[in-house]
Amino acid sequence: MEAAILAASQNYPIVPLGGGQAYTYGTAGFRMKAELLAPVCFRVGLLAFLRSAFMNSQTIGVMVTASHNPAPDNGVKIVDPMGEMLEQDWEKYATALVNAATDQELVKIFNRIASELKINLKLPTKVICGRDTRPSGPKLVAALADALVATNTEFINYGWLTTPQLHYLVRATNTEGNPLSYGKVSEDGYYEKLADAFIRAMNGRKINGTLTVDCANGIGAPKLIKFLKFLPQDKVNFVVKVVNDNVVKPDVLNLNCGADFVKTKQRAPPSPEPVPGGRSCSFDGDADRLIYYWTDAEKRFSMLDGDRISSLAALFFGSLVEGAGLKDELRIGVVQTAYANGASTAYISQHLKLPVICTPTGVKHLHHVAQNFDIGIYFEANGHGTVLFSPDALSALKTTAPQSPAQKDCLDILLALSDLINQTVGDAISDMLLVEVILAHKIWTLSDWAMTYTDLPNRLVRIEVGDKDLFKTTDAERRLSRPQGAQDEIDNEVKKFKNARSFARASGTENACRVYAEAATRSEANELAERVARIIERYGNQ
Ligand code: G16
Repeated sequence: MEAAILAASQNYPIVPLGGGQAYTYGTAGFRMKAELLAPVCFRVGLLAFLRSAFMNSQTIGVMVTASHNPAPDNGVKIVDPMGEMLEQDWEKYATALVNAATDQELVKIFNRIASELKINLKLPTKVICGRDTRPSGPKLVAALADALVATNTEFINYGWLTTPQLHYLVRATNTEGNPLSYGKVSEDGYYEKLADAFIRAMNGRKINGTLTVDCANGIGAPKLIKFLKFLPQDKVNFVVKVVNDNVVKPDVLNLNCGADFVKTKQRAPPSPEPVPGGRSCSFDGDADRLIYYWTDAEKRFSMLDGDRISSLAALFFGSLVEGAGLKDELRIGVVQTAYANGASTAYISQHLKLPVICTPTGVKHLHHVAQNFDIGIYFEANGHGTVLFSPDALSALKTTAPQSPAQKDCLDILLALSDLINQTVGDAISDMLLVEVILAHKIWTLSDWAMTYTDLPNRLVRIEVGDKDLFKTTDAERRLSRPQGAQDEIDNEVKKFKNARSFARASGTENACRVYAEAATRSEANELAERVARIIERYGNQ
């Protein structure tokens, strides 16, 4: 195997980043300009082999995507056997392999990891892979495949997939034929599972009006169109208009459209022009984020982001669990990040009386905390999230004998939702269906939904600095521990505004820092964000 790795590796010399910088496994794997990524993908292939052997021959997933990033970027991340993000303890092995300066050093590190973790390199291993619509994808998958050939790993390339579909397939593969089976091991199996659960969860309710879905000119478009074909129109009246679905012209991916655009610019994509009063939502480039919005007759824009989805889900699950007679048995909790609007946190904790926990950015952090609840709801404000059901919750839903038709309905709907919601990772298609189910049950428009609480005005700014790695955070990213003095200056500015909060952190997916600010009025939130941005610029360019 060693010789095969050495020979194959010669085709993928790693490109030094310069300036003493190292490749890092960031918020969602390795992400950068696509031209640097083939050697990274080759080495990620070696790690996927090691992970599969370490996990006793279970199948490992590799997703090639840069999600919300611009078209010239790409990225690669590893998916663990139950469809979760790579265990964080293993990120250091990914980083060590990718940063090996020579082929010989690479093999040395590969052997060191294998011996440190006592990995049996002779075990059968299997990796499955998917990619988004970026033109750089096939070359990167070829690099991954070369590493898998060198390590005798069985490999299935599923081609175009949304990120959550790959997560689904990994879990379905590893649970096939056992009592925990997650679904059929095929893309169609994913659609069948969602379509069936959607109809059960609707329980005869009607959807009001057309939903326009902006797919960011990414993979979500062809996959959503495919999903809709699995919905029997006689059982559900779901009218969807798919827009921004151009996957032929690479440059338009995430350009002036998509969930990240809508969330950061706080406006609807300019094209197609939104129909006043119409219900719209946006996916991101790999269809794992979702944001809802509408514009009124005066073209005023209102947005329902990840915090809104999470509070809507918390409200609905709270009432279903109560209706199912399981209020004292099942613990519901919500997980957010520092970006969550303060009004959403107050609504969930004070009005819904549910516990809220704050973690650092990245679904890998939120997911694990949500697993501590029976029903763990986690969403980042950017629209990335899902709802997790514990094994105890599933068994209570299956074994509770209903005492009334209403209680039976609640139990049936909860079980249907546990199938509808992707249990592995945030999934824009599945989350969109969840929102549609809730709105249909409550007979709510988007403006009814928005009335549950009033968001504090907020602003998110992206700042390019000389060295973003100078910025280190603490307290779930709410404070900067480095560079020294920066946090004091931020605190000083925050003090000058009413009901204000602000923080800064280095992005783990882009070469930039992000600043978030909220305050009592829009102009104050804008002003505070600008002031903090200037502090970050000054410290980051020293
Ligand atoms: C990824 C992560 C998200 C995270 C986002 C932004 O999303 O999966 O959890 O919120 O990056 O992270 P950062 O602020 O560190 O750049 P996606 O949709 O790009 O995969």
